[in-house]
Amino acid sequence: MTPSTLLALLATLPLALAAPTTSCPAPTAPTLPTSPNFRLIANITCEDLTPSLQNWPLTSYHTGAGTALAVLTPPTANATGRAFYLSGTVSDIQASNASVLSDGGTPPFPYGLVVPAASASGAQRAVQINAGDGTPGVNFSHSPPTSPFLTYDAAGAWYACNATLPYGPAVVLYYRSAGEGKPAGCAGVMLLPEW
Ligand SMILES: *[C@@H]1O[C@H](CO)[C@@H](O)[C@H](O)[C@H]1NC(C)=O
Ligand SMILES: *[C@@H]1O[C@H](CO)[C@@H](O)[C@H](O)[C@H]1NC(C)=O
Ligand SMILES: *[C@@H]1O[C@H](CO)[C@@H](O)[C@H](O)[C@H]1NC(C)=O
Ligand SMILES: *[C@@H]1O[C@H](CO)[C@@H](O)[C@H](O)[C@H]1NC(C)=O
Ligand SMILES: CC(=O)N[C@H]1CO[C@H](CO)[C@@H](O)[C@@H]1O
Repeated sequence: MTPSTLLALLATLPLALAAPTTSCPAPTAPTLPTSPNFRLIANITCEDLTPSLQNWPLTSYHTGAGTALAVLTPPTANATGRAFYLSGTVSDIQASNASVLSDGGTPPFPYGLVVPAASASGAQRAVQINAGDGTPGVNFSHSPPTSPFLTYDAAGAWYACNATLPYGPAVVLYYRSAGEGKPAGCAGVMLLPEW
C-alpha cells in the first residue's frame, strides 16, 4: 500500500484503555489480576452487525511498517486477540494518564493504541495500533461495582464498522467523542478487558 493510500484509509478510520476492578464485596483492597496482560473483548451496546460481533477480540491489521488498524476478529482458537498492557507509572495509571500498549515486531517493541483527534471535516476516527507510546488517556473506567471498560474522553464511545481493506473485508474499530454520531450500520461496542 502506498503512503497516500494509507493516509486516505486512515482518514476514514478511533481508540481507548481501562483499569481493573472487582465486584467490591467488602471494603478490602481490590484483588487485581496477577497478569499485566489483558485482551480487549467487544460487548455490543447497540445495532449489532451480522454476524454478531459480541465477544470478538480486538487485534491489529497490518497496514505498513509499524502501523496497523485496530480491528475486531471472530473468536477462534487461532485468533484470540492481541495481548495488551497498560503503560505508565503507578501515578500515571492512577491519574488515568496511562496508555494501552501491545508488543509487536521482531524483537518485540511497544505498539500503542492510537485514537486520532477529531477533525473539522468530521471524518471517522479509525483506531490504530502503531509503534510508539499510544494515545495518553486511553484508560479504563473503574467505578465498582461495574466492570472496567476502555474509555478515552468523557462521554465518548467506540463503534465498529464493516470495511474493505487491502487484504479483504474487516471490522474496523472507531472512536467518537460526545457530539459525534455513530454511522448507521455500524455497531456500538464497549471494550472489556479480559485477563
Ligand atoms: C455485555 O453485554 C451483555 C449482553 O448485552 C450485558 O448483559 C452485559 O451487562 C454487558 N457487560 C457490561 C460490562 O456492560
Ligand atoms: C489453527 O492453527 C492450526 C495450527 O497452525 C491449524 O492446523 C488450524 O488449521 C488452524 N485453524 C484455523 C481455524 O485456522
Ligand atoms: C501524562 O503523561 C504525559 C506523557 O507521558 C506527561 O507529559 C504528563 O505530565 C502526564 N500528566 C500527568 C497528570 O501525570
Ligand atoms: C459485514 O461483513 C460480513 C463479512 O463480509 C458480512 O457477512 C456481513 O453481511 C456484513 N454486515 C453488514 C451489516 O454489512
Ligand atoms: C487523561 C484522561 O483522559 N483520563 C480519562 C480516563 O477516563 C476517564 C473516564 O473513565 C476520564 O474521565 C478521564 O478524563
